Amino acid sequence: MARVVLFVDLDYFFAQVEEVNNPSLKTMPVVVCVFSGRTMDSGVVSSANYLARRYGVKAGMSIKLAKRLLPQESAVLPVRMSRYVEISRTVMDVLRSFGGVLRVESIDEAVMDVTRVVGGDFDAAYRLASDAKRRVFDETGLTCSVGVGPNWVVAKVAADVSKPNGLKMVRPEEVTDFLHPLAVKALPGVGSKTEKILSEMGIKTLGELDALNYEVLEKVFGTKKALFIHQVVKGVFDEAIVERPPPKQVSKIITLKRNTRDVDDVMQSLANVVSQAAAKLESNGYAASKLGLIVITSTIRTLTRQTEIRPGTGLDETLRILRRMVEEVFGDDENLYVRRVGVRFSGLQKLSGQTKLNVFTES
Ligand code: DCP
Ligand code: CA
Ligand code: CA
Repeated sequence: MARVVLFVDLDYFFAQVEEVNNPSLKTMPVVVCVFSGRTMDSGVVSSANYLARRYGVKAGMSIKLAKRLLPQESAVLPVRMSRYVEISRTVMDVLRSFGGVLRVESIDEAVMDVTRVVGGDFDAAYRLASDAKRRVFDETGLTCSVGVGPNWVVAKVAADVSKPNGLKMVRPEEVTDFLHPLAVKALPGVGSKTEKILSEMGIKTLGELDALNYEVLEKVFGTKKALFIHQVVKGVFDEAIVERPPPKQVSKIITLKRNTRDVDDVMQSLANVVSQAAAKLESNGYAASKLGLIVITSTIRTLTRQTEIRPGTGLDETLRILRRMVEEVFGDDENLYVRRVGVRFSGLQKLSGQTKLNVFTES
């Protein structure tokens, strides 16, 4: 039976939740932000609606810069993580009810293998995808984009190109025609670094990547990634979808734009990674009892700090604790510059059934 996979990605997730909650926001730029404390504007943008994106605003950007780019009549809102987690769970439950194998990829993305449910029939899968979109909308008021394909990668790329509120199917015989004109960056796993290497080799599209000799691919990327790219662009990638085992810890690390020993700069980046890690933690139904700071210095030394926290400690308090750790790390070494910074949540405890802890709630 031919494998049929759906990829579901909620459109401008956090910002759209805020629009649904307050429909008067729909006509203006909306950005949802993690405020990292200290000054009123320090922190980063988590999610921006399409009106805000028109001004060049996007996730990861500092709140200060976003405010400079946006007109006066814009909504700059704080994240309400527990609300997004609750809605994410509702969406995943809706998707699960269609009976496929569901692999939750992040707070707003899931891969669903529906091969058995539709008996390998792509037309039936398209109808199922359309039903799923409607059910998600009926239950949450949110639009999502769905890709249908013979594997999760093609399905994800199809969902991406169909955004927002899209539905796109790519049949097995259409895969190479669909992928070849796209920029190499369309492929998951091809980030700016890989894009740059390829560009220097004169390769811009997936078609050009496909024309490359496998041996060259392997030399540049190593066996694992080369094989992945090779199979995907040839249309023969066929990875089975299995549900993910629960995580033992959740960590996230980021490289700073420049090496720094400015606490506020570091906190800016930490606000970004903490919100992403917290979202992952919560959407898996966990609270952490340990909080760790990871610092990689300009001389590539790795320093860590860890402390016990009360499970369910809020985002604001989490950032305050991390700030103290950062200050301590700087205090120990006046020549230390930070190159990368990250957070680790561990000592995870399952949040039991209906108990609603006030995890990462807005204050
Ligand atoms: N997120 C975040 N910080 C980031 C990136 C994302 O907190 N640097 C959060 C907010 C997003 C959610 O994760 O709403 C989902 O991330 P996506 O990358 O899917 O972004 P959006 O859903 O906002 O946009 P799109 O419509 O492009 O999917
Ligand atoms: Ca999304
Ligand atoms: Ca996403």
